Amino acid sequence: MTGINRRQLGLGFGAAALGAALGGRGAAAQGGAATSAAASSGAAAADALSFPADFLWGCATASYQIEGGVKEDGRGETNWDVFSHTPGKTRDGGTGDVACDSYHRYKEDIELLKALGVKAYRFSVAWSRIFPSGRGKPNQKGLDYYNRLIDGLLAAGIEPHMTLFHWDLPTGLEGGWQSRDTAYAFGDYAGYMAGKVTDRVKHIMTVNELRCFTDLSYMTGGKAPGLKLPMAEVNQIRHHGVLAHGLGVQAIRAAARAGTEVGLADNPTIFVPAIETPEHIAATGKAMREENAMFLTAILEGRYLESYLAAQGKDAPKMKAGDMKLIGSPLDFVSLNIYTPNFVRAADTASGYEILPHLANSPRMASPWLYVGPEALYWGVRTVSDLWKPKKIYISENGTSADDPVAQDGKVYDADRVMYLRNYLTHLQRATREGYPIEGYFLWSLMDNFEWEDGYTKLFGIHHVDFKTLKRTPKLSADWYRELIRTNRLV
Ligand code: GBH
Repeated sequence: MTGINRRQLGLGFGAAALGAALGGRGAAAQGGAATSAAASSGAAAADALSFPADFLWGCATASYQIEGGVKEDGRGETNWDVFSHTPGKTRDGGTGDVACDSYHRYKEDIELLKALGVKAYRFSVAWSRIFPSGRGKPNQKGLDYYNRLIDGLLAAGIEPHMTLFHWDLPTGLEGGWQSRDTAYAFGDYAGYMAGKVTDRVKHIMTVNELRCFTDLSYMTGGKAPGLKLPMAEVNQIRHHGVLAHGLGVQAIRAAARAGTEVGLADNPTIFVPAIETPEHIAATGKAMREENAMFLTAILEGRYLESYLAAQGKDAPKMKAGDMKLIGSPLDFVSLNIYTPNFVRAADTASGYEILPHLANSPRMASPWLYVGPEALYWGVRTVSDLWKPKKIYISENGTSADDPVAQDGKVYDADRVMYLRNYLTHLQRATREGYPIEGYFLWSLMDNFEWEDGYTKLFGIHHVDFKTLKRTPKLSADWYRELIRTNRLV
């Protein structure tokens, strides 16, 4: 990929300071006239700060984190209902029983989206609203909820992007992801949903973040069901996860209307070259492929790397004939959830790379794991694109927690979140300028919500939610995002 594409050549560059911030090639030498003219007129002028004209701006949420209504209209119990009600598992005993009450307030949420001017909304379906025990007889009332949501979004001119599994697993599926049957149940559910919604929903993601509902749930145990199993079982669970995705893709394709695009939302570990030289950039690609061997690499290559199988030895997953072909089912897009970088350097080792540790004083946001590294957005897109050449890439999540105080006037002035987002999007914009196939961006999250094991102590919203009254209020970051969407350029 060469650095400068046609759009860049034709349209000139922005201010010197921006050029420096972007590390842009030669941008600093160019004048800032186009930039300031665009800024003063507020026009969506195409320049070095702009995003492509059809770039898809959105917000993201997930069912268990926002819906509440956990006993309503026949919804079945899930792993997260059980886990969050188990003393000591979530901070301050937080649960999703009420959350943002979006099950009842989805119309308000659509109004928030409309006011932002987003073109798309990524939400997830609670499997147990559709099949209360995971399989068997569908529950019409559960489906009705998503039909109301989808129709409301479309009426507001907002594209629904649907995730089928964002961790809330029906407890009726015995053994959870330890059981291969769960992957088949997921396939059936995915096919059922595709048959019901693809007259209106054109983008479906199978699963969200394989590593989280496998490793973090069954190996380290911070997430539901909170187990710490031996590696042989963990590898089998990982295999069931990618297999579920593959079965889901096949079932969706079989049941969906023409024009339906299928992908997944994964959170591969993202690598950033310590220095942008050819050797470190090559090491970054190697790290990306190797470190995600059990998830995204398996899905996009349809096989497990020898190095992964060899490293696991007798603990390697047991496969059946045809599994890898299913797992490698061709996709229409790949969506990436990107929050944090891992810096990598070329090394004289068998793998050819070394991952540099985060340091005690490496910058972080409010969540201890959320190391700041805006380059992660650019390098995430670039490495996935260079390695696997997917047709389209989306950022399905990016955002941050922040310790947001409510000011006296009732508003949250979250300058920290604006800082984080502005920097990350600057690097995403670089990926668009260089011509990578990045189609859109979903900010996590539309509003403060149930942050899993962190309960309500870490909040990612660009709308404040008062969890007593459930009132939503735009934060400063919502004003910022609205302006970015309106001008379609960095602000
Ligand atoms: C996403 O996960 C989720 O999709 C979303 O539901 C969530 O609300 C959002 O991000 C914000 O967290 O200390 O090793 O257990 C983000 C990726 C990866 C973040 C695992 C938390 C825990 C690190 N997550 N990580 S660890």
